[in-house]
Amino acid sequence: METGAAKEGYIQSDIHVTKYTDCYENRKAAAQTMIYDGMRQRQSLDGLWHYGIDQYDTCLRAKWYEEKYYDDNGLQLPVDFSFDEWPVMQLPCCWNLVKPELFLYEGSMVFTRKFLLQPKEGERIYLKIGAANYICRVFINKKFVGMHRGGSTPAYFDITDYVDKENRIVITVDNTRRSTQVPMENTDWFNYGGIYRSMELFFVPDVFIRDMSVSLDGGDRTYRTIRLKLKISQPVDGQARFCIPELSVDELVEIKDGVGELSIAAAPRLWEPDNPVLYDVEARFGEDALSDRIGFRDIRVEKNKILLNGQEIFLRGVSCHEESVANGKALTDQERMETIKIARELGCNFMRLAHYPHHENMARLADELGLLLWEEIPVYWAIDFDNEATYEDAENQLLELIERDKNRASVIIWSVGNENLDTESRYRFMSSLVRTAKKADSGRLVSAACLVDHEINIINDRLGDCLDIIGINEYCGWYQPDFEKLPDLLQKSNPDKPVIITEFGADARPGHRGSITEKWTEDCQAHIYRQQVATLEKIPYVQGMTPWILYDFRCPRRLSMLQNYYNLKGLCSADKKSRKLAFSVLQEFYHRKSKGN
Ligand code: GCB
Repeated sequence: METGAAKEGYIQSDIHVTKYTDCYENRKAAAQTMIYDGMRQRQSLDGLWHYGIDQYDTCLRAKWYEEKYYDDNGLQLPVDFSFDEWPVMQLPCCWNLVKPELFLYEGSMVFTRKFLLQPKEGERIYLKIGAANYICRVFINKKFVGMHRGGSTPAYFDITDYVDKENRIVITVDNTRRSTQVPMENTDWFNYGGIYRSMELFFVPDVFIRDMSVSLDGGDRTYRTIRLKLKISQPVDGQARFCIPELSVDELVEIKDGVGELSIAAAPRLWEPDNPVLYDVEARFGEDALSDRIGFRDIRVEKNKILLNGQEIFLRGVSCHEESVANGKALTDQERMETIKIARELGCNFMRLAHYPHHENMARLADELGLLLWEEIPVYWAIDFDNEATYEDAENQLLELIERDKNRASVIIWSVGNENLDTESRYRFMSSLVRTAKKADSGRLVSAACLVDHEINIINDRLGDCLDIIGINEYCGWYQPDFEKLPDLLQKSNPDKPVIITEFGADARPGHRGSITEKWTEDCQAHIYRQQVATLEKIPYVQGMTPWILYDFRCPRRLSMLQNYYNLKGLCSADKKSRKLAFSVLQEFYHRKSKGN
């Protein structure tokens, strides 16, 4: 049997099914199914969930979620699951850190719980899964609701027609690494599994504001126009209302076929890292109301310069993974705050959130605290660039990220990938992603972290032609032991746009001291930082840097006894408690840069 259909009444028919996931490939949550949740009221589904480690995917094969305990004649059937007796896990979390046996588990896990609701007439209910790595499939009250692909962006499901007063929800999560996924199976970070960001329910009227974009129109450089776009959930006509009380903005917005756009005269104080002004905004349509806190700023490039609100800015950044020793990717807000605090202590006005979308609260905190952000999708290394489905997946992750964070003033750059070889198919794939990002969002810059052409030692990546800023990863002094290649590279290259050195660095085991030529010592790392900074600061087209990386992180590729499963290029130890010598080298440079010397 080829299909996913198990023969009715014969409980074991699933054992012959091979393409058992085919029937779960429809009803995909994607960028188009997202709703703007802004500061909407929400009901959390976080908490204790029962879980079963389902290595062979039997839940999907045998359709456990249908909970068939009896056959058509009322005779009891043997089943292989015990939803309500399984052990429990506090979600969201990365399952790898829940107990030692799960540390290296990659595969499928089934989660289930019950929940109560008071569904109201004329109300729609949406389920949001903040992030589940990598494929998740949702079942409510024995029915398949939908699936989502992509481990770092949110999934929204309209569950109105599936819920009742008492509900059983089953979610399967599969974090198997596959060559066709984004990222593919080989990455330089740990592949955590689980539902690691919150699950929430949203209750909206039947006709509601599905989307809201609010931004500053910087085109004429007067910064006196705010652009608004509203999308209603249905192709209705009517009038919406939009307010920014502090700016005395109170406008009626004509809605036609479910869409309304308006240019509003207003003179907001502009958002910038030293003065991160945010305004309360509100939109209303019919019975629905939406609010958020939004900052207004303009970002653009001119020749080799980056301009924030018309002023030249040097991006004093650092790259960062989303990880803590205790919680993996499921960081708490306090841990996120700590990360931002350390970056500020370093003197940063900018962070590169590598190599995938981090939690949306990172951008919210950056908005509040004043930090510029680079956000990235995991088009990392050797993606299957010839595969159409892989492209669709990457493009969808990009659009989901843009949809999610488009109203965050802190986010100034979308990155479409990292360190991909300059081949024909990669060029087609990634230049198309650049076009998609620009079409979806004209108010930000598009970049990617590119490789140096090592044969001729020059910045030569064809993708650079369509980017606003060229990101360059170079490891002179480390992977490229001859440091002198760096001045040579920078002198020979002549880009007509700004360059950010998106990576440089060296590993150092915390506390390990020695000479500057002794690899793995803090002294050697600090020396490489000194050389890098002294070289880069002389190059006018280098308009920013995000050295690799703020803190050490888990990495299954790092097996030397010294590394002990960690990438040690952090400026801080993995527990974020100690700062290595290189921290103060960069701090001193950024301090000087911020004073304009
Ligand atoms: C890189 C990658 C980054 C790695 C880093 C390293 O070029 O972009 O993901 O972790 O090098 O440490 O090798």
